[in-house]
Amino acid sequence: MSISVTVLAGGVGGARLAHGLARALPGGDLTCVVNVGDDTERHGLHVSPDLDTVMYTLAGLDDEERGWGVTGESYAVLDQLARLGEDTWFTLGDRDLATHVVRTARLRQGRPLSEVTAGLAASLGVDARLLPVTDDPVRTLVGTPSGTLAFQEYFVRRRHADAVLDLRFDGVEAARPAPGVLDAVRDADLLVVAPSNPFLSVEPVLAVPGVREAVLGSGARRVAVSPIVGGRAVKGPAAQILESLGHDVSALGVARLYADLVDVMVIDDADAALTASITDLGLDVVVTDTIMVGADGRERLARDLVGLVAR
Ligand code: FO1
Repeated sequence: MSISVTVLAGGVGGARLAHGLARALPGGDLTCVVNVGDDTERHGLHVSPDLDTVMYTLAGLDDEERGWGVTGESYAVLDQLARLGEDTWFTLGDRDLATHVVRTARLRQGRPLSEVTAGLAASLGVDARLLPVTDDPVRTLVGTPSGTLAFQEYFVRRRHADAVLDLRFDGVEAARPAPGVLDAVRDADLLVVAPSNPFLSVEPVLAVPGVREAVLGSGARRVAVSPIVGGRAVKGPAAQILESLGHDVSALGVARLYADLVDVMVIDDADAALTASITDLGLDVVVTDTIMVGADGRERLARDLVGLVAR
């Protein structure tokens, strides 16, 4: 049976699950709708970290240990940029820089980000459809006790150490979903909210006008995978942000955020004791190993999700 799957994704968690799904669905139809709120300009180049993390992972080029960038990188350009007086706290490897050079050149020719992304992904041999949630500029701004920070300033330069008071997605009200996004959400058999940060990665996707409504009206089996396991984030600042915004730091806290949006919550074996509380929210619960170790771990979780369509 060929089924179509759409994933709403941010960085690492979304990328790994997308890779598992690509392996679990040979010849299947996989679309990744990806956050662009983390996009930034460095050294005059447009960088799309989440799109690139998904793209490199699907292409088998990802640096598995770091979770971002290209494996086996060199840093000759960055070293020279530092010598020329540029701020180099945002680490860009030589191969990764080639992506940003090409992306920026094509955007400057007036081509939309979705078209540019499709071209880059095809060149790297990615079969899945990779869509930025919007072609319009949306930038995540992080309110902290030290003031409002641009996303990468908060995340990389200050190592997500600041308490998060609020989040804004600058430009989102005027943003339109990129071509194909709404259809991919509405027409999928399976719609997966990846185990990405609910506030930093998933919310800026849902906040693009029309996307949340498309999820709510989708005919798909809608599934979210918790990025919180045993009260801790698998990666990144999701736990601190849940806490500082007043939510339960648990898979139950995540389930409450998604209760109106999805039909099924997938939680880790470590959180099996939360099953009844999540069921009380009106969600079906699947308990499985959600830690995606290696390509086989990614594929195993993906197969659990695909199996939900038949039920
Ligand atoms: N994350 C870091 O922690 N430090 C970096 O220097 C860094 C550079 C970087 C360059 C390109 C890219 O695509 C991603 C990069 N990331 C880096 C990851 C990125 O900041 C985050 O993964 C996402 O924006 C959050 O999902």
